[in-house]
This record gives sequence, C-alpha cells and structure tokens, in this order.
Amino acid sequence: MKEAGKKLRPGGTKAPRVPPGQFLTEKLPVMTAMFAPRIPLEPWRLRITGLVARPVELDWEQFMAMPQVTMTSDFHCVTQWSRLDNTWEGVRVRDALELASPSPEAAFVMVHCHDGYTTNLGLAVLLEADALLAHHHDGLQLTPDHGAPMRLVLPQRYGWKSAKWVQGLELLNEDSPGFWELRGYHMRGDPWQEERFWD
Ligand SMILES: Nc1nc2c(c(=O)[nH]1)N[C@H]1C(S)=C(S)[C@@H](COP(=O)(O)O)O[C@H]1N2
Ligand SMILES: [Mo]
Repeated sequence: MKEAGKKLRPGGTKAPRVPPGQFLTEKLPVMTAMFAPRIPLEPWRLRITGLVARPVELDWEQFMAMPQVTMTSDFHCVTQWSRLDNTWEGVRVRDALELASPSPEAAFVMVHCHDGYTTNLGLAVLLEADALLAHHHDGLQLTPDHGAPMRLVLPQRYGWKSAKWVQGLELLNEDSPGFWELRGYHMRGDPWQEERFWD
C-alpha cells in the first residue's frame, strides 16, 4: 500500500479525496468475516420488509429489469485501506425502496445477508444517489468473494456497511446494531468523520 498523499477529489477542488487515516490500495481486497456463500440465481430473491406499505419480493429477472446505472466511487475499509475509482453497475437502492413505499415512521434499515451477516443504516444514506445494489464491479460480474450475485455499495460509509450477498432490507423505526456494530464498530460509520468505533 502506498500513502494516500495528495490525492484530491475529481474536478480540481482542494478538498482531500481520501478520508483521514486511510492508505491507498491498487486492488480491491476481500474482507469476509465468516464465509462466502454461493448463491444460485434461481432461488435468489431480494425482500424489502418491515415498515413498508407493500412488502416487496423480487426475483433475479425482476431485479435486472429495473433501471440500471453505472457509477464510479471510492471504497474505504475501516482497516485503513481505500480503493479509489471502483466502477459499479446495478440498481439504485432508492429505486428498489420506492417499490415498497416505506412508511413515514421508517428511519433505519437492517440489511440481511446470505452468510448471516447484518448491518444497520440510516434510511437517508440509502436514499442517496450513490447508494447501489450492485452486480458488476469494474466491468465484470461480481465474484462470489465480493458478494455475487448482488451487494450493497455505500461510498459514504466504511466498507463494512457495504453488505455482500444481500437478501433483504428491513425497514425499522429504531436503530439496532448489526454484526460488526454489535462488536464495537460505529453505528453510522462515516469515513470522513472517522467513525470507526462506538464508544
Ligand atoms: N455479508 C457480508 N458483507 C460484508 C462483509 C461480510 O463479512 N459479510 N464484510 C464487510 C467488510 S468489513 C468490508 S470492508 C467489505 C469488503 O468488500 P470486498 O470483500 O468486496 O472488498 O464487505 C463488507 N460486507
Ligand atoms: Mo472492512
């Protein structure tokens, strides 16, 4: 890894592009707490449940029929590596959530994954334009290690919030800790504020 140095945000602004305490890496490492499940597309479903007007269950074909976007963003892991300029292709989280029509009291989301992993998020960050349910990375289908067939990508949060092998989004009116948050990681995890641990 080389030092983050003087990398600036694109567009020539003077604001730093790499959050405090991070170092650059060329390749996207694999960070998996438990195991990497293999998920066949046939039984795959995305479920949106909890505080919604219409619970949603999408199969792979329905998910892929939704509007697709391609976006480039930076990825920051709490273990201090950052990988810049990742190109992700997928569906905006907000487009998927809109299908379910979240109730007015919904303010948080628990993300559920096929490996049993969970992570908690504020609803607002998932409604941002850069929050994706991605199936391609740098032009290639996600590999099983990186979350195939579909993962969350949240450039505005540390990497542990970018859940791999996503199977469900559960809308809640209260924040409750997920897998790493129960083990001391921050409830929000904003890399620009260095929200690494919860104390
Ligand atoms: N389901 C699931 N999602 C997960 C993890 C995990 O163990 N299980 N690890 C997280 C962590 S700590 C990071 S940094 C990123 C890493 O993504 P990558 O392995 O594609 O680099 O995935 C996150 N999403
Ligand atoms: Mo991580």
